[in-house]
Amino acid sequence: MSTSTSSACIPEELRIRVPSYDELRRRVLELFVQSVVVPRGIRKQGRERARVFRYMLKCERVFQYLASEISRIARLPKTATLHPFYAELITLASDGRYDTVVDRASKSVKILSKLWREYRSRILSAYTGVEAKELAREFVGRALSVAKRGLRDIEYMRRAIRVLRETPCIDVEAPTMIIAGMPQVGKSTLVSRISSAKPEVAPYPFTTKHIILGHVELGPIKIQVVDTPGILDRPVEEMNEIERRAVAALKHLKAITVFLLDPSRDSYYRFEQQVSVLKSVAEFVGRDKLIVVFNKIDRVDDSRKAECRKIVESVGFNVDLEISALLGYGVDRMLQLVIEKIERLYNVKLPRVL
Ligand SMILES: Nc1nc2c(ncn2[C@@H]2O[C@H](COP(=O)(O)OP(=O)(O)OP(=O)(O)O)[C@@H](O)[C@H]2O)c(=O)[nH]1
Ligand SMILES: [Mg+2]
Repeated sequence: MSTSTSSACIPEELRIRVPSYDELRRRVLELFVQSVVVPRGIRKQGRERARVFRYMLKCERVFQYLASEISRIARLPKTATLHPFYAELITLASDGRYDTVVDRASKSVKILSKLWREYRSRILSAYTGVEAKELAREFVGRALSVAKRGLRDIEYMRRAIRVLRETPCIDVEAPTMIIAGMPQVGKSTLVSRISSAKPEVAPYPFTTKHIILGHVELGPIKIQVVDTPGILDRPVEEMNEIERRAVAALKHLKAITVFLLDPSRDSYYRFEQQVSVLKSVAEFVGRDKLIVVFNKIDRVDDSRKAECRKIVESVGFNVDLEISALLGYGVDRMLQLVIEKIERLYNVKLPRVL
């Protein structure tokens, strides 16, 4: 299996660099001390006038810089307009403050513009360079304080964008198959068997866990396969709140969860334990979005199979399929079932090959 980290695919409109307040402030102070060129016409009006004009130009540069940086933040899409998968992750990563930051930025731009109009005319009305300099400094101080207030929670937004940048390149529109099941049931074996290219390993936000992405191509149908080691392999009650919500983002995909059970007598986890994780995961992802599969049936005899089926049925589930991920047995039928279920649940028609 490849261990390369996938390139993240964050929505185009979120691919901006959001500066911190300290960066803005530093840049503003730099801009203020940089020299400006006073037009000849003004210079002809005398030295004092040229000085006054110089301070106006410096402030104008500061204003334009601040306004354009903050406008970029104000123009970011609100979560309601984003795909719910990203909206969920952004809200989670920003402690729910992302939208407020966007709104506040947009108010700040208005306040800044008003402040600049006021100071521009005050500076230009100054009689001396000294007076203009004082007004200019006052303007820069006030503009920075408007920016500071406006960007109060900017760090939350920076974090949210960083998280998205690190989010694996999941295609939020593609039909998706999530592979779940306790450790050692054969999830990775299955992903490798059905994926056309080498599955990619990528970090999943908020967890120390990784997510593994593969793609199945069945003629014109492309299915995204997601292996979730350490995420959907234990009772949901054992996840912390953040992990639970991060996994919840997966709910917004057009996804079916294939839950693998290992009925072998020497399975890594006892069969009963696996079934209890199945119950917990089913509740979490929704029972109708789940397919229950016995894996490793190449090494399970009929009586053991029957025994395990009974255990599954005793908690109100059915075994939908039996496969061997290692040998490929039953895998095509499983994919067929996944496709049918995706079509039914999400009301989509996937292309068929004859
Ligand atoms: N006999 C047999 N062995 C299998 C089958 N599928 C997987 N295995 C073996 O089971 C072991 C665990 O398989 P993995 O695919 O790594 O299991 P996993 O669910 O990804 O495990 P984690 O990543 O630890 O959660 C490996 O030794 C596989 O070769 C199968 O269908 N038949
Ligand atoms: Mg694995």
